[in-house]
Amino acid sequence: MTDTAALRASGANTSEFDAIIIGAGFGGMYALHILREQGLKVRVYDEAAGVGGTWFWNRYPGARVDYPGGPFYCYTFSEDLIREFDWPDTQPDQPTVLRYLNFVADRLDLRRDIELGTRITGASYDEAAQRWDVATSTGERLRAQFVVCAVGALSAANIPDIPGRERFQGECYHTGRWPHDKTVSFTGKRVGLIGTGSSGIQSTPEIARDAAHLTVFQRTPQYSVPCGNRPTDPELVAAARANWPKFREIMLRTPIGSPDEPSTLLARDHTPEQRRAVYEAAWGRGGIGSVLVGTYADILTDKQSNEWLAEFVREKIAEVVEDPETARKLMPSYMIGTKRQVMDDGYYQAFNRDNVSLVDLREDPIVEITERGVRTQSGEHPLDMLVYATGFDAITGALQNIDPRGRDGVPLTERWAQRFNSYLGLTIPGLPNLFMIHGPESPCVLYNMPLGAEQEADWIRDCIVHLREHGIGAIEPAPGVDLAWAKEVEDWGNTSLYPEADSWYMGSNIPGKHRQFAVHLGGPEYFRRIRDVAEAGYPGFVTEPERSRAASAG
Ligand code: NA7
Repeated sequence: MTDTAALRASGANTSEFDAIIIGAGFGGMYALHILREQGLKVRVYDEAAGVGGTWFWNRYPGARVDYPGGPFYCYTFSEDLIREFDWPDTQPDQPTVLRYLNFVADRLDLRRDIELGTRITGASYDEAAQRWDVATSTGERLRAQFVVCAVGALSAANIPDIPGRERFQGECYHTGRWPHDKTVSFTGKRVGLIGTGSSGIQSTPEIARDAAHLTVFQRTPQYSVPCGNRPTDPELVAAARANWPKFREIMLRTPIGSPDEPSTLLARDHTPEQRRAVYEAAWGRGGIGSVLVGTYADILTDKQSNEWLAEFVREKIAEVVEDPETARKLMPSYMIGTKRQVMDDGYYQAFNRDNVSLVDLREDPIVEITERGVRTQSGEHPLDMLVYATGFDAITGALQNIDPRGRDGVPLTERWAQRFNSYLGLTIPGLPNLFMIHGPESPCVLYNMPLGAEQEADWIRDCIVHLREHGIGAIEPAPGVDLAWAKEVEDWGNTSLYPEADSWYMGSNIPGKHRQFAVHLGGPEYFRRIRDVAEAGYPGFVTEPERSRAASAG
Protein backbone atom coordinates (compact mmCIF):
# COMPACT_ATOMS: atom_id res chain seq x y z
CA MET A 1 0.00 0.00 0.00
CA THR A 2 1.36 3.46 -0.83
CA ASP A 3 1.85 6.05 1.91
CA THR A 4 -1.11 8.02 0.63
CA ALA A 5 -3.38 4.98 0.31
CA ALA A 6 -2.46 3.87 3.82
CA LEU A 7 -3.28 7.30 5.17
CA ARG A 8 -6.61 7.38 3.39
CA ALA A 9 -7.44 3.95 4.78
CA SER A 10 -6.45 5.04 8.29
CA GLY A 11 -9.06 7.78 8.22
CA ALA A 12 -6.59 10.40 9.43
CA ASN A 13 -7.88 13.97 9.28
CA THR A 14 -7.30 15.68 5.98
CA SER A 15 -6.02 19.22 5.47
CA GLU A 16 -7.41 20.72 2.27
CA PHE A 17 -5.55 23.19 0.06
CA ASP A 18 -5.86 24.62 -3.39
CA ALA A 19 -2.17 24.05 -3.92
CA ILE A 20 0.61 22.28 -2.09
CA ILE A 21 4.12 23.40 -2.84
CA ILE A 22 6.99 21.03 -2.15
CA GLY A 23 10.18 22.88 -1.25
CA ALA A 24 10.89 26.20 0.48
CA GLY A 25 13.78 27.41 -1.64
CA PHE A 26 13.82 30.22 -4.20
CA GLY A 27 11.15 28.59 -6.37
CA GLY A 28 8.77 27.40 -3.65
CA MET A 29 8.83 30.65 -1.71
CA TYR A 30 8.07 32.71 -4.80
CA ALA A 31 5.32 30.32 -5.90
CA LEU A 32 3.74 30.66 -2.45
CA HIS A 33 3.82 34.44 -2.68
CA ILE A 34 2.18 34.69 -6.10
CA LEU A 35 -0.37 31.92 -5.64
CA ARG A 36 -1.44 33.44 -2.34
CA GLU A 37 -1.87 36.77 -4.12
CA GLN A 38 -4.53 35.04 -6.22
CA GLY A 39 -6.47 34.15 -3.10
CA LEU A 40 -5.51 30.49 -3.21
CA LYS A 41 -5.12 28.45 -0.07
CA VAL A 42 -1.54 27.31 -0.33
CA ARG A 43 0.92 25.52 1.92
CA VAL A 44 4.61 24.86 1.45
CA TYR A 45 6.27 21.77 2.90
CA ASP A 46 9.97 21.31 3.39
CA GLU A 47 12.00 18.69 5.16
CA ALA A 48 14.58 21.24 6.33
CA ALA A 49 14.45 23.06 9.64
CA GLY A 50 14.59 26.42 7.86
CA VAL A 51 13.72 28.05 4.57
CA GLY A 52 16.30 28.23 1.78
CA GLY A 53 16.12 24.88 -0.02
CA THR A 54 19.44 24.17 -1.68
CA TRP A 55 20.94 27.14 0.19
CA PHE A 56 19.80 25.68 3.49
CA TRP A 57 21.55 22.38 2.94
CA ASN A 58 24.66 23.36 1.01
CA ARG A 59 26.44 25.13 3.84
CA TYR A 60 29.77 23.40 3.38
CA PRO A 61 32.79 25.66 3.95
CA GLY A 62 33.50 27.85 0.94
CA ALA A 63 30.03 27.57 -0.64
CA ARG A 64 29.32 30.59 -2.84
CA VAL A 65 27.08 31.65 -5.68
CA ASP A 66 28.98 30.84 -8.84
CA TYR A 67 27.25 32.91 -11.48
CA PRO A 68 25.77 35.49 -11.78
CA GLY A 69 26.41 37.09 -8.42
CA GLY A 70 25.04 39.74 -6.11
CA PRO A 71 22.94 41.74 -6.64
CA PHE A 72 21.69 39.69 -9.60
CA TYR A 73 21.27 36.24 -8.04
CA CYS A 74 18.08 37.06 -6.19
CA TYR A 75 14.40 37.74 -6.72
CA THR A 76 14.01 40.26 -9.49
CA PHE A 77 10.24 40.86 -9.41
CA SER A 78 10.21 43.39 -6.59
CA GLU A 79 12.05 46.69 -6.62
CA ASP A 80 11.48 46.88 -2.87
CA LEU A 81 13.42 43.69 -2.28
CA ILE A 82 16.19 44.94 -4.57
CA ARG A 83 16.42 48.16 -2.59
CA GLU A 84 16.19 46.65 0.86
CA PHE A 85 18.87 43.98 0.81
CA ASP A 86 22.57 44.75 0.57
CA TRP A 87 24.77 42.17 -1.09
CA PRO A 88 28.28 42.66 0.28
CA ASP A 89 30.07 40.58 -2.38
CA THR A 90 29.84 39.89 -6.07
CA GLN A 91 29.87 36.12 -5.34
CA PRO A 92 27.83 35.93 -2.14
CA ASP A 93 28.65 33.17 0.28
CA GLN A 94 26.07 30.67 1.49
CA PRO A 95 25.34 32.44 4.81
CA THR A 96 24.52 35.63 2.90
CA VAL A 97 22.15 33.89 0.48
CA LEU A 98 20.45 32.11 3.37
CA ARG A 99 20.17 35.42 5.27
CA TYR A 100 18.58 36.92 2.13
CA LEU A 101 16.03 34.13 1.81
CA ASN A 102 15.12 34.49 5.49
CA PHE A 103 14.77 38.23 4.97
CA VAL A 104 12.39 37.59 2.06
CA ALA A 105 10.41 35.04 4.06
CA ASP A 106 9.83 37.68 6.74
CA ARG A 107 9.37 40.61 4.37
CA LEU A 108 6.66 38.80 2.37
CA ASP A 109 5.19 37.19 5.48
CA LEU A 110 5.65 33.74 4.00
CA ARG A 111 6.36 31.75 7.15
CA ARG A 112 2.75 31.39 8.25
CA ASP A 113 2.17 29.14 5.22
CA ILE A 114 5.38 27.13 5.37
CA GLU A 115 5.56 23.85 7.25
CA LEU A 116 9.19 23.05 8.02
CA GLY A 117 10.64 19.77 9.24
CA THR A 118 8.05 17.92 7.17
CA ARG A 119 9.04 15.71 4.27
CA ILE A 120 6.55 14.83 1.56
CA THR A 121 6.69 11.04 1.40
CA GLY A 122 4.22 10.35 -1.39
CA ALA A 123 1.50 11.76 -3.59
CA SER A 124 -1.20 10.07 -5.61
CA TYR A 125 -3.78 11.49 -7.95
CA ASP A 126 -7.44 10.80 -7.30
CA GLU A 127 -8.87 10.90 -10.83
CA ALA A 128 -12.51 10.97 -9.76
CA ALA A 129 -12.05 13.91 -7.43
CA GLN A 130 -9.39 15.69 -9.54
CA ARG A 131 -7.33 16.04 -6.41
CA TRP A 132 -3.89 15.00 -5.19
CA ASP A 133 -3.60 13.05 -1.94
CA VAL A 134 -0.30 13.86 -0.33
CA ALA A 135 1.41 12.13 2.58
CA THR A 136 3.97 13.63 4.94
CA SER A 137 6.65 12.30 7.24
CA THR A 138 4.62 13.60 10.18
CA GLY A 139 1.63 11.45 9.24
CA GLU A 140 -0.53 14.32 8.00
CA ARG A 141 -3.02 13.68 5.22
CA LEU A 142 -3.22 16.50 2.70
CA ARG A 143 -5.42 17.03 -0.30
CA ALA A 144 -5.04 19.65 -2.99
CA GLN A 145 -6.09 20.32 -6.54
CA PHE A 146 -2.57 21.35 -7.54
CA VAL A 147 0.91 20.25 -6.57
CA VAL A 148 3.87 22.47 -7.38
CA CYS A 149 7.18 20.64 -7.14
CA ALA A 150 9.91 23.11 -6.28
CA VAL A 151 12.11 20.33 -5.00
CA GLY A 152 15.43 21.63 -6.29
CA ALA A 153 17.59 20.46 -9.16
CA LEU A 154 20.51 19.89 -6.82
CA SER A 155 18.96 18.50 -3.68
CA ALA A 156 18.96 14.70 -3.83
CA ALA A 157 22.40 14.01 -2.37
CA ASN A 158 24.46 11.34 -4.07
CA ILE A 159 26.45 9.19 -1.69
CA PRO A 160 28.16 6.61 -3.86
CA ASP A 161 27.76 2.99 -2.96
CA ILE A 162 31.39 2.35 -2.11
CA PRO A 163 31.99 -1.00 -0.36
CA GLY A 164 32.29 -0.60 3.41
CA ARG A 165 30.67 2.84 3.36
CA GLU A 166 28.74 2.30 6.58
CA ARG A 167 31.77 0.95 8.47
CA PHE A 168 33.65 4.24 8.80
CA GLN A 169 33.90 5.18 12.49
CA GLY A 170 35.02 8.80 12.11
CA GLU A 171 32.93 11.90 11.37
CA CYS A 172 31.21 11.75 8.02
CA TYR A 173 29.42 14.49 6.03
CA HIS A 174 27.99 15.16 2.60
CA THR A 175 28.55 18.73 1.36
CA GLY A 176 24.91 18.98 0.29
CA ARG A 177 23.65 17.90 3.74
CA TRP A 178 26.00 19.91 5.91
CA PRO A 179 24.85 19.99 9.56
CA HIS A 180 23.14 23.08 10.94
CA ASP A 181 23.05 21.98 14.52
CA LYS A 182 26.81 21.96 15.11
CA THR A 183 29.99 23.55 13.88
CA VAL A 184 32.19 21.13 12.03
CA SER A 185 35.80 21.62 13.08
CA PHE A 186 38.66 20.34 10.95
CA THR A 187 41.34 21.45 13.37
CA GLY A 188 43.96 18.80 13.98
CA LYS A 189 42.05 16.20 11.96
CA ARG A 190 42.99 13.99 9.04
CA VAL A 191 40.25 14.73 6.53
CA GLY A 192 39.44 12.80 3.37
CA LEU A 193 37.44 14.58 0.64
CA ILE A 194 35.86 12.54 -2.15
CA GLY A 195 34.85 14.53 -5.21
CA THR A 196 36.19 17.53 -7.08
CA GLY A 197 33.12 19.31 -8.44
CA SER A 198 32.13 22.79 -7.24
CA SER A 199 31.59 21.63 -3.66
CA GLY A 200 34.88 19.73 -3.34
CA ILE A 201 36.88 22.46 -5.03
CA GLN A 202 35.31 25.31 -3.04
CA SER A 203 35.80 23.52 0.26
CA THR A 204 39.36 22.29 -0.33
CA PRO A 205 41.20 25.54 0.64
CA GLU A 206 38.89 26.02 3.63
CA ILE A 207 39.46 22.52 4.98
CA ALA A 208 43.19 22.68 4.21
CA ARG A 209 43.56 25.81 6.30
CA ASP A 210 42.63 24.03 9.54
CA ALA A 211 43.07 20.31 9.02
CA ALA A 212 46.13 18.37 10.13
CA HIS A 213 46.00 16.75 6.71
CA LEU A 214 43.62 16.80 3.77
CA THR A 215 43.55 14.00 1.24
CA VAL A 216 41.60 14.84 -1.92
CA PHE A 217 40.27 11.80 -3.78
CA GLN A 218 39.80 12.91 -7.38
CA ARG A 219 37.99 10.92 -10.05
CA THR A 220 37.93 13.58 -12.77
CA PRO A 221 40.26 16.60 -12.79
CA GLN A 222 38.43 19.89 -13.34
CA TYR A 223 39.08 23.22 -14.96
CA SER A 224 38.52 25.72 -12.19
CA VAL A 225 38.65 29.48 -12.75
CA PRO A 226 39.38 32.15 -10.12
CA CYS A 227 36.08 33.15 -8.56
CA GLY A 228 36.97 36.84 -8.68
CA ASN A 229 34.88 37.62 -5.64
CA ARG A 230 35.09 41.26 -4.64
CA PRO A 231 32.99 43.81 -2.78
CA THR A 232 29.94 44.82 -4.80
CA ASP A 233 30.45 48.04 -6.71
CA PRO A 234 28.33 50.73 -4.97
CA GLU A 235 27.88 52.61 -8.25
CA LEU A 236 26.58 49.49 -9.98
CA VAL A 237 24.21 48.80 -7.08
CA ALA A 238 22.96 52.39 -7.14
CA ALA A 239 22.44 52.23 -10.91
CA ALA A 240 20.63 48.90 -10.62
CA ARG A 241 18.35 50.24 -7.89
CA ALA A 242 17.61 53.41 -9.83
CA ASN A 243 16.91 51.59 -13.11
CA TRP A 244 15.84 48.15 -12.02
CA PRO A 245 13.33 47.52 -14.85
CA LYS A 246 16.10 48.23 -17.35
CA PHE A 247 18.54 45.85 -15.63
CA ARG A 248 15.85 43.22 -15.37
CA GLU A 249 15.03 43.62 -19.03
CA ILE A 250 18.69 42.94 -19.92
CA MET A 251 18.70 39.85 -17.68
CA LEU A 252 15.54 38.57 -19.35
CA ARG A 253 17.15 39.02 -22.75
CA THR A 254 20.57 37.40 -22.20
CA PRO A 255 21.02 33.65 -22.76
CA ILE A 256 21.51 32.70 -19.12
CA GLY A 257 19.65 35.49 -17.39
CA SER A 258 22.67 37.52 -16.35
CA PRO A 259 23.15 41.27 -16.58
CA ASP A 260 26.32 40.76 -18.65
CA GLU A 261 26.02 40.83 -22.40
CA PRO A 262 27.72 37.68 -23.73
CA SER A 263 30.70 37.98 -26.06
CA THR A 264 29.90 37.90 -29.76
CA LEU A 265 33.51 37.28 -30.79
CA LEU A 266 34.57 33.99 -32.36
CA ALA A 267 37.90 32.59 -31.22
CA ARG A 268 38.91 31.74 -34.79
CA ASP A 269 38.72 35.39 -35.80
CA HIS A 270 41.52 36.26 -33.42
CA THR A 271 45.26 35.60 -33.64
CA PRO A 272 46.84 33.48 -30.89
CA GLU A 273 48.22 36.67 -29.31
CA GLN A 274 44.78 38.31 -29.33
CA ARG A 275 43.21 35.21 -27.84
CA ARG A 276 45.76 35.08 -25.05
CA ALA A 277 45.09 38.73 -24.25
CA VAL A 278 41.34 38.04 -24.09
CA TYR A 279 41.82 34.98 -21.86
CA GLU A 280 44.30 36.76 -19.57
CA ALA A 281 41.97 39.73 -19.10
CA ALA A 282 39.07 37.40 -18.23
CA TRP A 283 41.25 35.35 -15.89
CA GLY A 284 42.34 38.54 -14.13
CA ARG A 285 38.73 39.64 -13.63
CA GLY A 286 37.79 36.14 -12.51
CA GLY A 287 34.35 34.59 -12.45
CA ILE A 288 32.70 31.93 -14.56
CA GLY A 289 30.88 34.57 -16.58
CA SER A 290 34.09 36.35 -17.54
CA VAL A 291 35.93 33.26 -18.65
CA LEU A 292 33.24 31.10 -20.19
CA VAL A 293 30.73 33.64 -21.47
CA GLY A 294 32.70 36.88 -21.71
CA THR A 295 35.62 35.68 -23.86
CA TYR A 296 34.25 34.01 -27.00
CA ALA A 297 30.78 33.10 -28.15
CA ASP A 298 31.77 29.69 -29.51
CA ILE A 299 33.45 28.02 -26.52
CA LEU A 300 30.55 25.64 -26.02
CA THR A 301 29.83 25.11 -29.70
CA ASP A 302 33.21 24.84 -31.43
CA LYS A 303 35.69 22.17 -30.36
CA GLN A 304 38.72 24.16 -31.49
CA SER A 305 37.63 27.26 -29.60
CA ASN A 306 36.95 25.07 -26.59
CA GLU A 307 40.38 23.46 -26.77
CA TRP A 308 42.17 26.81 -26.99
CA LEU A 309 40.57 27.97 -23.75
CA ALA A 310 41.10 24.55 -22.13
CA GLU A 311 44.79 24.69 -22.98
CA PHE A 312 45.05 28.17 -21.48
CA VAL A 313 43.55 26.91 -18.20
CA ARG A 314 45.85 23.87 -18.16
CA GLU A 315 48.81 26.25 -18.49
CA LYS A 316 47.51 28.21 -15.50
CA ILE A 317 47.28 25.01 -13.45
CA ALA A 318 50.87 24.10 -14.38
CA GLU A 319 52.03 27.59 -13.38
CA VAL A 320 50.43 27.37 -9.94
CA VAL A 321 51.05 23.80 -8.82
CA GLU A 322 54.66 23.33 -7.81
CA ASP A 323 54.94 19.54 -7.75
CA PRO A 324 54.95 18.35 -11.39
CA GLU A 325 53.44 14.98 -10.53
CA THR A 326 50.52 16.62 -8.68
CA ALA A 327 50.11 19.10 -11.54
CA ARG A 328 49.95 16.19 -14.00
CA LYS A 329 47.20 14.50 -11.99
CA LEU A 330 45.23 17.76 -11.82
CA MET A 331 45.23 18.26 -15.62
CA PRO A 332 41.71 18.01 -17.05
CA SER A 333 41.13 16.79 -20.57
CA TYR A 334 37.37 16.96 -21.18
CA MET A 335 35.90 19.90 -23.10
CA ILE A 336 35.87 22.88 -20.77
CA GLY A 337 32.43 23.98 -19.61
CA THR A 338 30.71 20.76 -20.63
CA LYS A 339 30.77 19.62 -17.02
CA ARG A 340 29.47 22.19 -14.56
CA GLN A 341 32.07 24.97 -14.63
CA VAL A 342 33.80 25.38 -11.31
CA MET A 343 35.26 28.49 -9.72
CA ASP A 344 37.57 28.58 -6.73
CA ASP A 345 39.46 30.73 -4.31
CA GLY A 346 42.83 29.00 -3.94
CA TYR A 347 42.09 25.43 -5.01
CA TYR A 348 45.19 24.68 -7.06
CA GLN A 349 47.32 26.68 -4.58
CA ALA A 350 46.15 24.37 -1.79
CA PHE A 351 48.14 21.54 -3.34
CA ASN A 352 51.37 23.45 -2.62
CA ARG A 353 50.72 23.04 1.11
CA ASP A 354 52.51 20.29 3.01
CA ASN A 355 49.25 19.13 4.58
CA VAL A 356 47.37 18.48 1.31
CA SER A 357 47.75 15.45 -0.92
CA LEU A 358 45.94 14.26 -4.03
CA VAL A 359 44.91 10.72 -4.88
CA ASP A 360 44.12 10.21 -8.56
CA LEU A 361 41.39 7.58 -8.51
CA ARG A 362 41.89 6.82 -12.19
CA GLU A 363 45.33 5.42 -11.34
CA ASP A 364 44.63 4.32 -7.79
CA PRO A 365 40.90 3.51 -7.39
CA ILE A 366 39.05 3.22 -4.09
CA VAL A 367 38.74 -0.42 -3.06
CA GLU A 368 36.71 0.09 0.10
CA ILE A 369 35.97 2.32 3.03
CA THR A 370 37.24 0.88 6.29
CA GLU A 371 36.56 1.68 9.95
CA ARG A 372 39.58 3.99 9.92
CA GLY A 373 39.72 5.51 6.46
CA VAL A 374 39.70 4.89 2.73
CA ARG A 375 41.57 2.01 1.14
CA THR A 376 42.70 2.56 -2.41
CA GLN A 377 44.56 0.01 -4.48
CA SER A 378 47.90 1.31 -3.21
CA GLY A 379 47.00 1.17 0.50
CA GLU A 380 44.92 2.63 3.33
CA HIS A 381 44.58 6.38 3.97
CA PRO A 382 43.82 6.77 7.69
CA LEU A 383 41.19 9.47 8.34
CA ASP A 384 39.36 11.10 11.22
CA MET A 385 36.74 12.64 8.93
CA LEU A 386 35.31 11.77 5.54
CA VAL A 387 33.60 14.42 3.42
CA TYR A 388 31.54 13.31 0.46
CA ALA A 389 31.53 16.10 -2.12
CA THR A 390 29.97 13.66 -4.53
CA GLY A 391 27.12 15.79 -5.83
CA PHE A 392 23.51 15.00 -6.52
CA ASP A 393 21.12 12.87 -8.47
CA ALA A 394 20.60 16.13 -10.31
CA ILE A 395 17.42 17.57 -11.85
CA THR A 396 15.29 14.44 -11.55
CA GLY A 397 16.37 12.72 -8.32
CA ALA A 398 14.38 14.70 -5.75
CA LEU A 399 11.07 14.28 -7.56
CA GLN A 400 11.73 10.61 -8.19
CA ASN A 401 12.32 10.15 -4.47
CA ILE A 402 8.76 11.38 -3.85
CA ASP A 403 7.62 9.24 -6.79
CA PRO A 404 4.13 10.73 -7.31
CA ARG A 405 1.53 8.36 -8.74
CA GLY A 406 -0.57 9.86 -11.49
CA ARG A 407 -3.28 8.36 -13.64
CA ASP A 408 -3.92 4.64 -13.10
CA GLY A 409 -1.65 4.78 -10.05
CA VAL A 410 1.48 4.60 -12.21
CA PRO A 411 4.50 5.87 -10.26
CA LEU A 412 6.73 8.51 -11.78
CA THR A 413 9.79 6.24 -11.62
CA GLU A 414 7.95 3.91 -13.99
CA ARG A 415 6.97 6.73 -16.35
CA TRP A 416 10.55 7.96 -16.36
CA ALA A 417 12.10 4.52 -16.73
CA GLN A 418 13.20 5.17 -20.32
CA ARG A 419 13.53 8.95 -20.41
CA PHE A 420 12.68 11.98 -18.30
CA ASN A 421 9.76 13.18 -20.34
CA SER A 422 7.88 16.40 -19.78
CA TYR A 423 5.92 18.99 -21.67
CA LEU A 424 7.54 22.42 -21.55
CA GLY A 425 9.71 21.25 -18.66
CA LEU A 426 6.77 22.24 -16.46
CA THR A 427 4.38 19.30 -16.59
CA ILE A 428 4.58 15.51 -16.93
CA PRO A 429 2.31 13.28 -19.05
CA GLY A 430 -0.04 11.28 -16.86
CA LEU A 431 0.34 13.58 -13.84
CA PRO A 432 -2.55 16.04 -14.09
CA ASN A 433 -2.39 19.28 -12.14
CA LEU A 434 1.22 18.70 -11.13
CA PHE A 435 3.75 21.36 -12.04
CA MET A 436 7.52 21.55 -11.76
CA ILE A 437 9.87 24.44 -11.19
CA HIS A 438 13.35 23.71 -12.59
CA GLY A 439 12.22 20.32 -13.80
CA PRO A 440 13.92 18.27 -16.51
CA GLU A 441 13.75 19.84 -19.98
CA SER A 442 13.54 23.36 -18.55
CA PRO A 443 16.59 25.69 -18.54
CA CYS A 444 17.02 25.05 -14.78
CA VAL A 445 20.73 24.73 -13.93
CA LEU A 446 21.98 26.53 -17.05
CA TYR A 447 20.09 29.72 -16.34
CA ASN A 448 20.02 32.23 -13.47
CA MET A 449 17.97 30.00 -11.18
CA PRO A 450 16.03 32.61 -9.16
CA LEU A 451 15.07 34.42 -12.37
CA GLY A 452 14.13 31.14 -14.04
CA ALA A 453 12.06 30.12 -11.02
CA GLU A 454 10.14 33.39 -11.17
CA GLN A 455 9.25 32.96 -14.82
CA GLU A 456 8.26 29.32 -14.41
CA ALA A 457 6.18 30.03 -11.30
CA ASP A 458 4.49 32.94 -13.12
CA TRP A 459 3.54 30.51 -15.89
CA ILE A 460 2.14 28.03 -13.34
CA ARG A 461 0.12 30.78 -11.63
CA ASP A 462 -1.29 31.98 -14.96
CA CYS A 463 -2.21 28.43 -15.87
CA ILE A 464 -4.03 27.87 -12.56
CA VAL A 465 -5.86 31.18 -12.92
CA HIS A 466 -6.86 30.18 -16.47
CA LEU A 467 -8.20 26.84 -15.23
CA ARG A 468 -10.19 28.48 -12.48
CA GLU A 469 -11.62 31.13 -14.79
CA HIS A 470 -12.72 28.51 -17.31
CA GLY A 471 -14.16 25.97 -14.89
CA ILE A 472 -11.44 23.46 -15.74
CA GLY A 473 -10.73 20.82 -13.11
CA ALA A 474 -7.67 19.14 -14.55
CA ILE A 475 -4.96 19.76 -17.11
CA GLU A 476 -2.23 17.50 -18.41
CA PRO A 477 -0.07 17.12 -21.50
CA ALA A 478 -1.80 15.59 -24.52
CA PRO A 479 -0.50 12.21 -25.70
CA GLY A 480 2.69 12.60 -27.71
CA VAL A 481 3.48 16.25 -26.99
CA ASP A 482 6.29 15.15 -24.72
CA LEU A 483 8.03 13.56 -27.71
CA ALA A 484 7.84 16.75 -29.73
CA TRP A 485 9.12 18.67 -26.72
CA ALA A 486 11.97 16.19 -26.27
CA LYS A 487 12.96 16.78 -29.90
CA GLU A 488 12.98 20.53 -29.30
CA VAL A 489 15.16 20.14 -26.20
CA GLU A 490 17.45 17.75 -28.04
CA ASP A 491 17.80 20.10 -31.02
CA TRP A 492 18.83 22.91 -28.70
CA GLY A 493 21.26 20.59 -26.93
CA ASN A 494 22.81 19.50 -30.19
CA THR A 495 23.77 23.08 -30.98
CA SER A 496 26.26 22.70 -28.11
CA LEU A 497 29.03 20.40 -26.93
CA TYR A 498 27.19 19.46 -23.70
CA PRO A 499 25.76 16.14 -24.93
CA GLU A 500 29.26 14.85 -25.68
CA ALA A 501 30.47 15.04 -22.07
CA ASP A 502 30.11 12.74 -19.09
CA SER A 503 28.51 15.08 -16.59
CA TRP A 504 25.62 15.30 -14.19
CA TYR A 505 23.85 17.33 -16.91
CA MET A 506 23.84 14.00 -18.77
CA GLY A 507 23.08 11.84 -15.73
CA SER A 508 26.51 10.20 -16.01
CA ASN A 509 27.37 10.63 -12.33
CA ILE A 510 24.67 8.22 -11.14
CA PRO A 511 25.18 4.51 -11.92
CA GLY A 512 22.26 3.20 -14.00
CA LYS A 513 20.75 6.63 -14.73
CA HIS A 514 19.88 6.99 -18.38
CA ARG A 515 21.85 9.34 -20.51
CA GLN A 516 19.80 12.37 -21.47
CA PHE A 517 20.64 16.04 -21.78
CA ALA A 518 17.63 17.19 -19.79
CA VAL A 519 18.31 20.94 -19.90
CA HIS A 520 16.61 23.29 -22.36
CA LEU A 521 19.30 25.60 -23.73
CA GLY A 522 16.95 28.20 -25.17
CA GLY A 523 17.12 30.64 -22.25
CA PRO A 524 14.93 33.60 -23.25
CA GLU A 525 13.62 31.61 -26.23
CA TYR A 526 12.38 28.97 -23.84
CA PHE A 527 10.53 31.52 -21.74
CA ARG A 528 9.02 33.12 -24.85
CA ARG A 529 7.97 29.64 -25.98
CA ILE A 530 6.12 28.80 -22.77
CA ARG A 531 4.47 32.23 -22.67
CA ASP A 532 3.27 31.70 -26.25
CA VAL A 533 1.64 28.44 -25.19
CA ALA A 534 -0.19 30.25 -22.39
CA GLU A 535 -1.28 33.09 -24.63
CA ALA A 536 -2.58 30.65 -27.25
CA GLY A 537 -4.84 28.99 -24.67
CA TYR A 538 -2.58 26.06 -23.75
CA PRO A 539 -2.29 24.03 -26.96
CA GLY A 540 -0.71 20.65 -26.32
CA PHE A 541 -2.69 20.16 -23.13
CA VAL A 542 -5.90 18.25 -22.54
CA THR A 543 -8.32 19.43 -19.91
CA GLU A 544 -11.35 18.18 -18.02
CA PRO A 545 -14.18 20.31 -16.71
CA GLU A 546 -14.22 20.88 -12.97
CA ARG A 547 -16.33 18.06 -11.53
CA SER A 548 -17.13 19.66 -8.23
CA ARG A 549 -15.31 21.85 -5.82
CA ALA A 550 -17.11 19.88 -3.17
CA ALA A 551 -15.27 16.76 -4.27
CA SER A 552 -12.22 18.07 -2.50
CA ALA A 553 -13.99 17.51 0.79
CA GLY A 554 -14.21 13.78 0.02
P1 NA7 B 1 29.31 17.55 -8.75
O1 NA7 B 1 29.60 18.66 -9.65
O2 NA7 B 1 28.43 16.45 -9.25
O3 NA7 B 1 30.69 16.90 -8.29
C1 NA7 B 1 30.74 15.65 -7.66
C2 NA7 B 1 32.16 15.14 -7.63
O4 NA7 B 1 32.16 13.87 -7.00
C3 NA7 B 1 32.76 14.95 -9.01
O5 NA7 B 1 34.12 15.26 -8.95
C4 NA7 B 1 32.56 13.45 -9.23
O6 NA7 B 1 33.47 12.90 -10.14
C5 NA7 B 1 32.80 12.93 -7.86
N1 NA7 B 1 32.25 11.62 -7.64
C6 NA7 B 1 30.95 11.24 -7.79
N2 NA7 B 1 30.83 9.92 -7.51
C7 NA7 B 1 32.07 9.49 -7.19
C8 NA7 B 1 32.60 8.23 -6.81
N3 NA7 B 1 31.83 7.13 -6.74
N4 NA7 B 1 33.92 8.13 -6.56
C9 NA7 B 1 34.69 9.22 -6.65
N5 NA7 B 1 34.27 10.44 -7.01
C10 NA7 B 1 32.97 10.57 -7.27
O7 NA7 B 1 28.65 18.03 -7.38
P2 NA7 B 1 28.97 19.34 -6.54
O8 NA7 B 1 28.24 19.21 -5.27
O9 NA7 B 1 30.42 19.58 -6.46
O10 NA7 B 1 28.37 20.49 -7.41
C11 NA7 B 1 27.00 20.46 -7.78
C12 NA7 B 1 26.45 21.81 -7.92
O11 NA7 B 1 26.20 22.30 -6.64
C13 NA7 B 1 27.34 22.80 -8.54
O12 NA7 B 1 27.06 22.99 -9.85
C14 NA7 B 1 27.08 24.06 -7.81
O13 NA7 B 1 26.12 24.80 -8.49
C15 NA7 B 1 26.58 23.65 -6.52
P3 NA7 B 1 33.10 12.83 -11.74
O14 NA7 B 1 33.31 14.21 -12.24
O15 NA7 B 1 31.66 12.39 -11.81
O16 NA7 B 1 34.04 11.84 -12.27
